[in-house]
Amino acid sequence: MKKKITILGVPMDLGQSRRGVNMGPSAIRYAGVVERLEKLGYVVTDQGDIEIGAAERIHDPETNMKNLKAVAEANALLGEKVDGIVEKGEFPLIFGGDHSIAIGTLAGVSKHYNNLGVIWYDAHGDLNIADTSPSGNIHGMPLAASLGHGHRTLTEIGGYAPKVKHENIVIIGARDLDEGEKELIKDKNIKVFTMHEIDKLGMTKVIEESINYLKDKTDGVHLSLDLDALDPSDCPGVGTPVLGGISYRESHLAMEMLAESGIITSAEFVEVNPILDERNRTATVAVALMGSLFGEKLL
Ligand code: NNH
Ligand code: MN
Ligand code: MN
Ligand code: MN
Repeated sequence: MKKKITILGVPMDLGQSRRGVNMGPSAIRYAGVVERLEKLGYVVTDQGDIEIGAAERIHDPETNMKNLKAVAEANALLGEKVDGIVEKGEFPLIFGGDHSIAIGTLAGVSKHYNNLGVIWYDAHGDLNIADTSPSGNIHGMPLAASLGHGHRTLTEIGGYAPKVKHENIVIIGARDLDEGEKELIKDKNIKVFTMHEIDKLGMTKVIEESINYLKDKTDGVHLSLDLDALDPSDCPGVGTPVLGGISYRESHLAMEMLAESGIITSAEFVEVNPILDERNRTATVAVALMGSLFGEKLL
């Protein structure tokens, strides 16, 4: 029998400054995700949304982080829920919400693996710590936090750190990196396929190389897919769009190749903001990509 998928929505908007991304899980459900995956033969359980605390709406000058306490609490809860899903042997499929939720997802997933791999599909690196962040927005920090960098309130979520090792991550689609992020990438020799490499090598090679890079040294791979990795012409409904992104077609190919490889053991789709979207296009793209990730084929 095919694997069971458990969906969990995280209506989080406290990790960034634009309203509406908390409605991402609803938009993705409205775009027909459950039906789409059931059609592929999966048993799909939707656990609904986890509860997110109230915004502090303060930018604490002491920490240079917005809503630190509320973001940390929600991620601790998310980590427990995701832990339970993996524990049952089911595939966790998490819907954001802003990308700060990756801290909780990884806290829940990573304890089940000795060497979790992560594919970070994003226009951004999300490798900031408070000191390097231009915004104080925690959605620019989740990969750093999961690597063990930054404030203990974030790095220690789930009671352990780090969640992933520098050599077990691949960033795909980067085209907007802050100075501190560039330094960390160089310093730790983090594998990054920027838009330059995607243009030059083509997505086929980029995914082949990513799979080869991860497959022998990891025992599971989490896909963290920020919809702003795609070009804003395909995905306008995101809070921080960056021109020159990955196309819809390239992204389908990437998902299809990941499906064929069988390496992905958990996934999250984040930053869908229906208020900024056009007729739910971004959520529709997200669901189409999930279809491919779970093995959908035309013929
Ligand atoms: N790098 C910027 C910051 O840290 C933007 C991050 N925005 C994202 N990340 N959407 O994926 O504030
Ligand atoms: Mn991101
Ligand atoms: Mn991004
Ligand atoms: Mn396709």
